[in-house]
Amino acid sequence: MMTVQNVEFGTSAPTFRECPDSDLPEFAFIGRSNVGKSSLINRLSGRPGLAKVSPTPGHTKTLNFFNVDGRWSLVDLPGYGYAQKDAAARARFERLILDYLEHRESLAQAFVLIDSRHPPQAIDQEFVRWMLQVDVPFSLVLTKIDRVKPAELERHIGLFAKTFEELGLSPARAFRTSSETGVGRFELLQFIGETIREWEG
Ligand SMILES: Nc1nc2c(ncn2[C@@H]2O[C@H](COP(=O)(O)OP(=O)(O)OP(=O)(O)O)[C@@H](O)[C@H]2O)c(=O)[nH]1
Ligand SMILES: [Mg+2]
Repeated sequence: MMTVQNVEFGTSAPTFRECPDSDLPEFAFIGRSNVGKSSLINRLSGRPGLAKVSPTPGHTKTLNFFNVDGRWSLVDLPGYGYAQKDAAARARFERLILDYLEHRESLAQAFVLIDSRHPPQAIDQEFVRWMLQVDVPFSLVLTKIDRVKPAELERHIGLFAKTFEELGLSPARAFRTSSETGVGRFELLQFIGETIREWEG
């Protein structure tokens, strides 16, 4: 049983260069702006106010590192796909996200969050294709399942499975989560625990 005792905010890095040195395995949360990255980090850590959550997209603007029990780290990333007015700022966030995912040596696993309320979106497919191309280890996480009727959820999951199989992802396993109800927290933490044990070898 994987538990979380002590969680501490470490660093907020506005550029890849400013990421802290670390040997601990890192678990990063990435996905479209507003998909629920910060909320899921709060739910997993059991600390509601840890990462800043906002109903308006484009809220998280830096890489935020949280240390868990001196053994592993959670990293909250800015979202992609938010069409803000400032194109230069958007390009800067995208660079930051891609640099981190491609070059961070302590990245044990990225969680790619997908909003379960919608059928597959082109921007998520493009992003997953990029992850496969640069060979970043990742898992898919469906968010906000409390907001979808069961039949609708199954329909979307069928479509996701088809989409991701087309991208060569198999098995098309995805964690089903809700930061509102806590569904999926246990499974995600167990998986993190297993990944840490592999990492520690
Ligand atoms: N009902 C429901 N709402 C959620 C869930 N997760 C997140 N939200 C809401 O979705 C909105 C965005 O959540 P955030 O956690 O800030 O999303 P984010 O992906 O970190 O967004 P950015 O940092 O802007 O990219 C907030 O209003 C949350 O309360 C969920 O599981 N269920
Ligand atoms: Mg956020």
